[in-house]
Amino acid sequence: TVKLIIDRRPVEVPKGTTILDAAKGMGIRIPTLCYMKLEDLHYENNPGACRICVVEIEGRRNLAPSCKTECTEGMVVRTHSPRVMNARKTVMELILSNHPAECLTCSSNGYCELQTIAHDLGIREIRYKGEMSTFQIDRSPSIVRNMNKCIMCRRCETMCNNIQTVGALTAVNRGFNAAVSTAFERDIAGSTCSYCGQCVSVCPVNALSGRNTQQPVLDAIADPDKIVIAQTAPAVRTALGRDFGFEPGTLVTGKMVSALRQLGFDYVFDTDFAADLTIMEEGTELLQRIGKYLNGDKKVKMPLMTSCCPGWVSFVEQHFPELRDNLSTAKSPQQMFGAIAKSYFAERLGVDRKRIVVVSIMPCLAKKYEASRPEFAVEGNPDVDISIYTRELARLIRYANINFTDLPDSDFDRPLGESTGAGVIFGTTGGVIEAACRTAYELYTKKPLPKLEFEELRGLEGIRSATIDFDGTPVKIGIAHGLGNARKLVEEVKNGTSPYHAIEIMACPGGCIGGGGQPFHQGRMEVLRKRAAALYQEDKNKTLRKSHENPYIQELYANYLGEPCGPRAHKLLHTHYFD
Ligand code: HC1
Ligand code: SF4
Repeated sequence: TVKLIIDRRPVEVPKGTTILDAAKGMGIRIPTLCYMKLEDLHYENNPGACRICVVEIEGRRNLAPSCKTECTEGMVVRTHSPRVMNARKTVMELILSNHPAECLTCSSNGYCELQTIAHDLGIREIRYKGEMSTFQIDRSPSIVRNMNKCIMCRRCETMCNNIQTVGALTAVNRGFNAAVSTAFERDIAGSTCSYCGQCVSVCPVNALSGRNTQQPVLDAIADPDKIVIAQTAPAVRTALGRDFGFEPGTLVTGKMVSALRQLGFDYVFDTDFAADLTIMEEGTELLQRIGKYLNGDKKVKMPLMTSCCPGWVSFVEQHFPELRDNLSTAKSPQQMFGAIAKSYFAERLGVDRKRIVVVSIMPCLAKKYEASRPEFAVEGNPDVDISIYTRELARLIRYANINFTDLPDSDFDRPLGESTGAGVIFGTTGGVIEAACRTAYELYTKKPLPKLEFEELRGLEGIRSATIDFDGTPVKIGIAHGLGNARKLVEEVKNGTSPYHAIEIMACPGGCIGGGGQPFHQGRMEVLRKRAAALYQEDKNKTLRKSHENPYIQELYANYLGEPCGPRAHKLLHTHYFD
């Protein structure tokens, strides 16, 4: 260890600790823009580029970046001396000198780290005038890039290249035109981007943001001829409250439903219903594949890989097209919901599918892209018309002057609003496969599960595995979240060394709770832990916790779909993938 003094307080830290970390351990906040660390993900962006975190070290002529400087014995550090504060202000003014001053109209207004630091530093004028860059704004179905706002912190690049291993982003140009862009400065839609949205999650400014589709929602609600249906993804209810002052991980399911009604949706349904439906299809598919595999069928593709995460599906299509038949053919819950809403439910209402507008509220940016895929439309009419993300819903609630905090709880409409605990846990890493095991176990063994909670499948470790005993048949499960972790499991499948029967992958760290459309968690893993805990709590609170016990799912099969994986189910609820 080494002993030193920071802001007149003595401290002892392990050798190799940076001043930034030592100060953090003492509760001293040093602002950073480029530096970011997400411990559980082994993500660290530390280019030492922004110089906002400088500190003064007694006896040294130059100020030192605290993120890059290790503590040494006897060091005396000051984190906010007049010299430090002047330097920070100057650095900030230089960054602001070529940053568009559009705070009032910026969608990150109120959440921007640059804005917060400028405010904390009391910047009231920008003394320097830099040249503004003039990049075209790049709009894809999911992600919008405005490189004129890029401050070259490189967080997105580290996220995309090192953590997600997608490699879509790279630094381009020099001087005031320097920015993080795509290879050959292509549009993001023409790059290898999988739309996971994680770059958006770590962007401290608004250089990367989600595509905004709030207006079409308002237009649909205002159209008297349209029947507008909301479906809410499992993870949204654990995070939406954050934008209204609730603690991270507070479940706001009932308030969310009330808010959607006040916004004017005709029906408020739950994607969790469709998650139960996905389990019926995917669980059956898993059992069919395992059966064939155990019978020595060499053609069956094992392991089965989950397919509900569109960022992951796109990653397979782009980077591992030879493995696309390992993906479950079951559509994602978002898309199953849309397909059922515009067939079964439209028929129940006696209306044409074109009169129905399905709006999904998702924690995810890739869901916008998924909804726009042409195979999820009938004669050009999409199954899911508009997908908005959690932060967009929060904006709509504010736009409509709804007092979210004081809203009473209300319940989803029926039939497509009923769900079991299995549907709820989809939103966290490991939840989809746990839900599938609950149903597959009972269908396979014809016995009730001795214990509902599969603790061995839970947690935030990047790659996890477990063997589940299906009454004498061992079923081997692999789980990964984050595309870099996924890549490791997929490489094994490609090499023929994968030991698993089934693999669950979610593109975002944490699963959907950490989606690119959620309120920013700024790398605080405890926020993800609380969101996951909230979903497991909602599961516990439910009377029904296995998808096959959902009475409305049973009714849907009995009166409309027939058998799981049967012909009608196949037509409506399954898809195919591309290379
Ligand atoms: Fe997800 Fe899913 S869990 S993909 O993470 O399978 O987005 O929440 O809605 O479709 O149900 C997201 C979440 C979501 C789907 C479900
Ligand atoms: Fe990379 Fe994901 Fe961002 Fe695309 S959305 S650029 S894959 S981090």
